[in-house]
Amino acid sequence: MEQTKKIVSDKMIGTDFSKKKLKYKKINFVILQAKKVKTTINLSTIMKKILIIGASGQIGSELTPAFRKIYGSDNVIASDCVYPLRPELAEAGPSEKIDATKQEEIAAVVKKYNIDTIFNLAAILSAKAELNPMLGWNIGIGSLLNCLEVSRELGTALFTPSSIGAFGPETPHDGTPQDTIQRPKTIYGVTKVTGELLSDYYHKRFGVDTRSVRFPGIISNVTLPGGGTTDYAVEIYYAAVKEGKFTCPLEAGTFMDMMYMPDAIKAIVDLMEADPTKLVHRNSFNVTAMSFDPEMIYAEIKKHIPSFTMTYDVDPLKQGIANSWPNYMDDSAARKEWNWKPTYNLETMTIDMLKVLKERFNK
Ligand code: AKB
Repeated sequence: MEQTKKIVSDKMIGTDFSKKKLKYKKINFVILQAKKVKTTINLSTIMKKILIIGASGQIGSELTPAFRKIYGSDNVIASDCVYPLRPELAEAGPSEKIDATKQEEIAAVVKKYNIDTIFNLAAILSAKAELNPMLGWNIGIGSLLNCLEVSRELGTALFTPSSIGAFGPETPHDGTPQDTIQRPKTIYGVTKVTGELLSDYYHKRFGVDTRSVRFPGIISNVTLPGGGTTDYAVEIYYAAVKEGKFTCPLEAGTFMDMMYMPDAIKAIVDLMEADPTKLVHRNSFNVTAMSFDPEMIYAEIKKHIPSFTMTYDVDPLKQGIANSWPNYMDDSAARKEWNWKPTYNLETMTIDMLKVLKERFNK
């Protein structure tokens, strides 16, 4: 894979946290007993009743119909804090209003439908969270802790996505290993590392069946992402089809891992259906399908739309974040432990994205 050095600058991320003094309450640590703890381990992870939290978001809006096809419409409960859900989601199966920062709302739906697996997709993406760090933390960690507690009390399995954002400037950027330095400099990254640690903690301490992948930028054509650093890789396709030109917010040579939505859904299903005895890792697995920079995706689109043009207007916040993330990850642990294998590359994804968008916009 092509390797390009990134210019890493923490200052570009734009927030100086060092001056802020945080007051911590003294925490009384519970000494973990070596003897057996009451466990809620799911011996089989075959999902029968599924709750999706954040069903209207970029991943949820495609995961929900995909799950309804696999597991049956009545067995997949779509929920979001914005309610009612869009007709495509609301009319095709059960739906509920859940504000994931309220534990009792999650617990009530889990009890009502006898849920065995929760997919917690509530999050504020990297660039947006940097503009409101407390919101990023409260949504990311508030919803996760609530889901972990509900899972512990009611015995459900739990999937929560992590991200390439869980890495930072000190992480090796080329072939980023599964187990390596994780010192992110964004609040999004801090929530993702915290989420990985909490999820592993709940598995080891209470036996909750927690699993997760570190998603790269996800490219899709149903719901636009919002506030992410990798969003340009979705927006470029829409701009190419609708306007024939695109202004890129990241510099040429900025490599990041990416994945087409069908592979993201495949990764979630494959991991959640994996034999738990084969899992050495849990929270969270590196997964990737491709790595490219703006010039490469531009050239690929231009093969199909020769008149397409691209200029640059670099966003310093997004550039700083992108520079701190991997150029490409090593996902061999996922390949070994649960047979991860993506289907799409840049070429095949581009053909599909352009076909779908041209049809939608009559181009
Ligand atoms: C973002 O850019 O914030 C997300 C991510 C890679 O987690 N798409």
